Amino acid sequence: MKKTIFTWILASALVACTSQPQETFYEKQVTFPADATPDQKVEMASRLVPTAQQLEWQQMEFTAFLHFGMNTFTGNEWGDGKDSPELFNPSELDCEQWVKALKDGGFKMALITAKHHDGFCLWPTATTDYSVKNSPWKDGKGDVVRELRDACEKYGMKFGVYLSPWDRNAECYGDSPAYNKFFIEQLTELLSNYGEVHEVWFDGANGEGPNGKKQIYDWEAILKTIRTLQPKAVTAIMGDDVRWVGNEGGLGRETEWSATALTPGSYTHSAASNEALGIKPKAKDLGSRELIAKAKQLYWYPSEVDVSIRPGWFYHADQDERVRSLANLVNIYYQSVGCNSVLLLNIPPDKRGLIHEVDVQRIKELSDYIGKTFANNLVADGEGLWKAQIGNSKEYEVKSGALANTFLIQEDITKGQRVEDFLVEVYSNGAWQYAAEGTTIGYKRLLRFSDCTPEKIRVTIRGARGVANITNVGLYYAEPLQDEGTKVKLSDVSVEGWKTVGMDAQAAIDGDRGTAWKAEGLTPLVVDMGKEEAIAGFCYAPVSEENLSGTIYKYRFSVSTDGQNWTPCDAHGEFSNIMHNPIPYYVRFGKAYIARYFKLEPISEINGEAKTSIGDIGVLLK
Ligand code: FUL
Repeated sequence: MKKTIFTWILASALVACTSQPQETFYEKQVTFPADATPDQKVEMASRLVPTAQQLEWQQMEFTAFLHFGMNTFTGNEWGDGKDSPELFNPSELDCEQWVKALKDGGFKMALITAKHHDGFCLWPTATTDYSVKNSPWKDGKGDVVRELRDACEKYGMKFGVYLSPWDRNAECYGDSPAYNKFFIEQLTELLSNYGEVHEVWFDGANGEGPNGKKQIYDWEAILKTIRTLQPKAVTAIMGDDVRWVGNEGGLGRETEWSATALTPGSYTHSAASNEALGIKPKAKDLGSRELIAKAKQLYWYPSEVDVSIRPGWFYHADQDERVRSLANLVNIYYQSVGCNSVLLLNIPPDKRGLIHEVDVQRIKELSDYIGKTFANNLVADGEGLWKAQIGNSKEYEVKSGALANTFLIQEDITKGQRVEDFLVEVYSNGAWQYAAEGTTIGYKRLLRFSDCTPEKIRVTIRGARGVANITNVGLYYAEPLQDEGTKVKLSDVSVEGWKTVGMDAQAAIDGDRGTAWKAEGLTPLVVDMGKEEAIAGFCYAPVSEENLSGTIYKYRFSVSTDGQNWTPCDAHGEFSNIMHNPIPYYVRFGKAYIARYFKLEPISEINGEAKTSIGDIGVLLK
């Protein structure tokens, strides 16, 4: 704190005494003096900059997540830590195939789930028996982390690890000092034995619920371990270098500040400070002037958009038809990389231990499309520093007769993120016309507009925190893409004639996820299908609105032929990651049950509330 005040006084002094003022920058964090005015705070915010590793991370733009582990073999999204290591047995695991596909797909880093919430370790750790060393794969002599590391080395790909803090297998989980020691040992193995690690990802997810085990993490010691063993790595999500964008749907913010008031969750004062400001990682506004006026500190804490190429994070064969389309992925690219974020796209290897052919082809299509779109900048003199004051405009000549529909602009973030409002106009037929406008820019901002053939474009900086440092302006043409938009089927059996028993909950069984049924309490839903069916599974679609209140987390599902005698079905009993990824969950029993009635009983709600909501429910025949 003292040091910051001193730097601030020094900075002001430098500005006052020299004719060519030297700017002082605050790396990663700035604490405001108690008497700083809102304007002084904004001015200081404009000089908050990334660390060298944060900058290097941001410049990668495009990184790949690899969810692989026990869930790949059980079909779950979250394992409970009780599945036998015997189940882990990829038949053709080939990490070189993964890395080659990622390289062809334009990715700069591969980040693997070395341990997911089930606690199963993909490397032969000394800390637990729950790892590859007790699996049949390579007779227990294999090491997925090593194979991936070697492949990354061979093909020049950066390497990162995801290590889930939540561990449903470790007996010591919840005995805080013992688990912290265990976790740090795991981290130490990963960060000592596998060469350079560029990103360490600590998931914030923890589904233990109100009566579950409570682990108090020693984040200070955990982050210190990383700084000591891998000083060049960024730490993500529960780490303090990279911030979760706030959803798993690939949606970045229109206004995305890297200089934010959000205190990283791993800092002791984070809860108090974020509560005082009324913000959380999902909040819409993390860096406005209004927020800065109330904040005591700001952090360079840039956004990462993590999203899966498939509905789930892990590979499930029944999702082979539901791999995101090229148009959908391109939209995600614009909403992540094009909105001042890094994209972390998950491409989960399958049971063979290979990236599935459909996914390989899709990421290649994406990379080709992006490569082609941005290969030809239609403005000749877009690169170079433009120091723009508020109200300044700059015109750029456009290649004659060229069709354009995409605008790119970048700020030099090593001097801070400053632009708050800008306008783009195109000149054709003797007049200037509106093309697009935006708020923040940051490392990169992409805007799309209708096809046009301008002679010139004009950029106007309408709002900024001091002088903006624009380093790059581009104009491009992106081929239009048609998104077939796969219609999601929620039930194999027609819902016509279905009735709910004992209550009117028609909205839950009308085949339309858009209409929801909501009830107070953890209320079971009983459905009479009117005739017997051989049910092999069911589908639960949560409400398709922002407010997920009532969404079921743990449940029981049972069937009946007479509506009186019920048989519980063999189901996982948990819509594992539904809170962060509220997609329809397809549950398969592995066998068929003859039933005319079915019952879904909520056991817990995602936030522990006594409420139930269902967007829609359907049954599966295979
Ligand atoms: C979530 C986890 O619970 C998911 O399983 C997945 O790993 C995703 C990236 O983060 O919070």
